[in-house]
Amino acid sequence: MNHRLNLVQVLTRGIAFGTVLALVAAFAVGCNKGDGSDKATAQKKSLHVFSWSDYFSDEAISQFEASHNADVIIDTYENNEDLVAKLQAGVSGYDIIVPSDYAVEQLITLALLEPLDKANIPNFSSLDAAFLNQYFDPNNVYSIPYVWGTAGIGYDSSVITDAPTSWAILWDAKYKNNINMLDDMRETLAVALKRLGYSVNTTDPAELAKARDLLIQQKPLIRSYTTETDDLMQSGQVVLTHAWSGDVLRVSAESPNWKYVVPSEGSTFFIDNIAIPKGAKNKALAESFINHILQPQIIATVTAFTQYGNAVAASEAFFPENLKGNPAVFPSAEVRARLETLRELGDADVMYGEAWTAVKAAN
Ligand code: N2P
Repeated sequence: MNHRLNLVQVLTRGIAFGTVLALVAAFAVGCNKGDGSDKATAQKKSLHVFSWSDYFSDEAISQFEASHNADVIIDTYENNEDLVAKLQAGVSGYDIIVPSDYAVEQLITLALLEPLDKANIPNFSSLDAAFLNQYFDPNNVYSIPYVWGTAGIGYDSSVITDAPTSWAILWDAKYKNNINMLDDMRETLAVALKRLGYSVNTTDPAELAKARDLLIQQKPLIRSYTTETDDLMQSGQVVLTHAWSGDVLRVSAESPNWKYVVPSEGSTFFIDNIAIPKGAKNKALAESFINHILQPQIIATVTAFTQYGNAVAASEAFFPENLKGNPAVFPSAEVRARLETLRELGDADVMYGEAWTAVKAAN
């Protein structure tokens, strides 16, 4: 801005006023091309997002497209391991990614994230301190907390009339071929670890081997391993699925027979974060997108659609009535006490990879 004013001052000394206006207009267009915010004259930009499915509301996206003269193109991945592997393999072209907690730490270690320019994200100040400075990115240099939720069991209450209380129901032969497990290494091993009474972050080879064997024992009952659970529930292809909270709650708005429960043995709690992958072509536009999404009334539409909590406390005022205090979306203290966050495990990750490969390869 100052730069522009100085230019005006210098120019007005010697040049006719009309010429000055033309020069200032041209300079303004040049400036706006840099941040993608000029509607009328700048070339339309594309923002490439790589995310979990159903993770942004239509309102959040279309309002950004309109205010920033941009197209938002969203591709999806099924789990953190896919995301990390693709970025490690050199897949480029994405401006925004949404890794979970432990995957943020992996991506930082692999030098695959861009540090964020907070000057472009003034709405950073509206983030709830409870979600900031987490173990995976202590000063939020690379990541912005976005939404959070839990893993548990989605069940068709027209078939399973008593709410399940234990993960054990996913091993009940009565439901053979009617069960889905998440195609997610850490989450699915976490189910078996919790059922055995272990930490979801164990690095004890004997505990992990028991968890692996429990999943291998379960395998003949399993219809599918996928994290795209919506269709399976909606179409009645399964009666039970290991699932993330919001995904079940979104389906149950249409199909109220689908219900969600966090088993008594405990489960996982995740924070998914917005980050910019190394080498992103539209970093400034990506930062504008982050800033846009952090507006309370915008991120409220994300929670209303996804049924996942978000990291902007002031957004609650904009929630629809049926969302406020809904215990399925916002778990009680009693449920929260049973939840563990997945941690990055360093060298032990190889052990998890081997256990998961053995489960996938088993008959
Ligand atoms: C949304 C999946 C939730 C992501 N479809 C869990 N990290």
